Amino acid sequence: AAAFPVVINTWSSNGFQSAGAKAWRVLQEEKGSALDAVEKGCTVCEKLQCDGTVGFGGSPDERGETTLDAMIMDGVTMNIGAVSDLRGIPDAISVARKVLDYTAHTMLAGNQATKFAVKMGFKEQSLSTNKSLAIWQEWEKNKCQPNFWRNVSPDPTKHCGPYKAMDNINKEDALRSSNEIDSQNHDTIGMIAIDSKGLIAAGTSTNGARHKIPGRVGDSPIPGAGAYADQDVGGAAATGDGDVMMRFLPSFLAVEEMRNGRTPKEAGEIAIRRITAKYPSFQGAMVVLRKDGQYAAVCHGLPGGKFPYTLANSSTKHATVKYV
Ligand code: SD4
Repeated sequence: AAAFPVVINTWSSNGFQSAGAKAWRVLQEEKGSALDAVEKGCTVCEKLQCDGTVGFGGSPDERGETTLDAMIMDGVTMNIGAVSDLRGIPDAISVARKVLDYTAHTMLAGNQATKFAVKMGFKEQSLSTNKSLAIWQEWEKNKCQPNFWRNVSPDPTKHCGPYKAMDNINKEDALRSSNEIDSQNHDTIGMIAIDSKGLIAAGTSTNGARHKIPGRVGDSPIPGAGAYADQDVGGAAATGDGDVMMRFLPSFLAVEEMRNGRTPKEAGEIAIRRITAKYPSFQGAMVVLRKDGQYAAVCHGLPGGKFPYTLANSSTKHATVKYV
């Protein structure tokens, strides 16, 4: 059987499977492009608020606002559209697609990305929900709760446990390890698709990190960090502690390792090892897809040591949960 079309995406709870299923329908039934599959698949997750960590109403920042990061990359042209710190527009990956299709730019950020989106016909609305406000209020009540996104106490007159200035990377790593990735905190959708013509695209969408400092942008919209695609080789997409991941461009590295002849699994493992050499407590995962349809997933430090992901190809015939 032909090794494509194929779609692979991070995580596997219902919304993530529905996202993979939608992308598969676009590829298989509608004979759509890889770019359309990635956009429409990730949009499903945004609308279903996958695990509370994709789309509106999740991961309130320190002031209670939800902001979104997303990107989409065309492996043929190496053109990318991305939005970071997007405010007030729920359709992050579709706005990223407009950046790709209708601008000469790669990334738009914050309020100005909102203005662009409105110009493109998107409707501005609050991204807060009762649930996200409740999460924020609970955290606000006790500002000394863990918030490893900043390295100083939110209130310098209070001493908040480990949240003092840190002077070396090992302390930072130890602090990070006390914060587990869980289904409420860290679940970006990252997706790679190859369409029936063999063309490759990749993308991501997330509401980032809970209680982040306003303005924080994660790895997800950063080319080579959150995702990467190159028609000559394949693609990769990441999920996990984005503040650390973006320092290593793991998606880019995985693609480069495949270019040099590594298998998808070897390439992903090399990219993860590059991170864990400096941050042994790093938590994250990647999906990797080669241009011939061979795929792998890799992970490090996840609770239970397992990373569930979603795959659809001509063997599985529908979006199927896999584990690594
Ligand atoms: C971020 N990488 O903003 C994202 C969050 C995430 O799986 O991946 N969750 O850091």
